[in-house]
Amino acid sequence: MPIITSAKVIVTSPGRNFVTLKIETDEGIYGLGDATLNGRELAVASYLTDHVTPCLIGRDAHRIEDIWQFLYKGAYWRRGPVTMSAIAAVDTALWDIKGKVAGLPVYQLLGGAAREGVMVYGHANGATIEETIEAALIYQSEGYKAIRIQSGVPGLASTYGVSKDRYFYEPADADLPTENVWSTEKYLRSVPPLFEKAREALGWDVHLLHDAHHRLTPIEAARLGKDLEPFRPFWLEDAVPAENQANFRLIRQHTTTPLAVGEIFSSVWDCKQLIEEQLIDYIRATVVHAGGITHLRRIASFADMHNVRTGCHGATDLSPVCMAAALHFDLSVPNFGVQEYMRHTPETDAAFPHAYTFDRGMMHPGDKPGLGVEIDEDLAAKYEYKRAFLPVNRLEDGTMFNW
Ligand code: CS2
Ligand code: MG
Repeated sequence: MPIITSAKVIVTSPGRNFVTLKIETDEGIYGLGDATLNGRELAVASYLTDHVTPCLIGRDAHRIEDIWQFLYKGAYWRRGPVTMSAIAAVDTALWDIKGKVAGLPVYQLLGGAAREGVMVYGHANGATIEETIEAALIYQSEGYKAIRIQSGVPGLASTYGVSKDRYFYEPADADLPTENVWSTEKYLRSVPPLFEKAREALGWDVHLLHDAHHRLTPIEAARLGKDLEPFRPFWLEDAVPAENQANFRLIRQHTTTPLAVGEIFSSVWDCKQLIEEQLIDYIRATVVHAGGITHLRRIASFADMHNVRTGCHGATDLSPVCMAAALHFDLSVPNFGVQEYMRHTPETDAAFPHAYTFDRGMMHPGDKPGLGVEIDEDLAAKYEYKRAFLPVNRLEDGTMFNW
């Protein structure tokens, strides 16, 4: 059995900050786990270095569940994004090791392929509806079967999901939080025309997704859901902040537009009511922020019992290590829905060589033993950590709001 001999945290910033855990064993086999929490990276790095990795040395790397339970129950202060991202990194690295020892890609250890490939969605965005449609047509020409559309809001200087760079969207944009200004009224007027024009230009054989990014009240989300029904969205994401899971009952009463939520969730407890009352259609929890492959499979199994499908978060602030792990999970889980795929920059891909592939809207993790992803430590060492915060949002009257 492979005994853990070392565990180190690698912080690197090839275009944006990433935190990676590397666990090494006495058999010379090592595993990688993503521990990146956008805007709070060093909190997780410290949690790992100061409170987790010392406890790993000498343990049997095959005992993934026991180590998971040790880190979860042993923390006393359970759950939360920092703790669960740290646990996720350990879990993911141990699955990587197990696959390498077995000589199998991780998806084979998870029950094998439940589908031929993983449908992904890309992010089309633009300052105007026209620019967004233009970007969406590019994604469609590349074979994407699902495209998220986000456009600028007339009257607002900025909005979520619209990047300066059309292809790469990186929201953590400054050394201290930048302040954005928001108007729900202006936003709600802008989305239905976006979808109408998108359907005119792209047709009906492509899934269209949209992210409201936690900015509506339940009745506003109900309004938007109803307005979008004629355009058949694949999902309306993060319509409402989900601390109060019961909020989604009101949305459900008014609209059949499918709902997705969960990219900021860190455990099954954050979505238990949403799932068991079927208040959502897709759960967005991820490998890196929801306790790793082990816990995400629990969430997916619970969701499967309630007709909820997976739709893992896959933004640029989740590293290629997480993307690789997510694809092994996506390929094997029975109630797969869709996988977000915001491409990483070439410098990030160079720092994290990987086996996963994209072909005409579908991805595959590859068949290398383990996760099939590496970190080029020499290259990674060249990219110094640079503090970067996510923006904050205020209403036009200055009231602090949700970003
Ligand atoms: C977004 C993310 O991809 C998404 O659905 O919600 O871009 C999110 O804003 C970032 O991951 C935050 O770090
Ligand atoms: Mg989102």
